[in-house]
Amino acid sequence: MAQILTVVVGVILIVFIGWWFFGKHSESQATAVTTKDGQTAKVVVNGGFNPAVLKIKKDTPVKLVFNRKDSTTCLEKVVFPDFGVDAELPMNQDVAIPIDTSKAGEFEYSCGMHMFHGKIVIK
Ligand SMILES: [Cu+2]
Repeated sequence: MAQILTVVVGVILIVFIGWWFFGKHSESQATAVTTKDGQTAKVVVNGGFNPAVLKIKKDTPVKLVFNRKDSTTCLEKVVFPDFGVDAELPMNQDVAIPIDTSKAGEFEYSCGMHMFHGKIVIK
């Protein structure tokens, strides 16, 4: 009886781990809002970047507005290696970061230690 139980628990664990690693997890996505002088998008920094994926129109100036709600020092910076951006994020303050939209592509960004990641998709 105990053996059967062990096998059942083992199978459940394996299925769960498989789902965890290979299942399709939905990522929060958003599209930048068009304004009269370009585009803008808000990113809330709280246990990571939200939305994690931002869609941006190519060749239209964009400002990404980060607001940090998380007091962990890990998230006090945001780094866009492809754009040479390394910005401090003070608590509860909007920090506008202009991003060059002349090149299409997918660009990753992260916190200062590469622990939390986000992505912008320009097209
Ligand atoms: Cu970090």
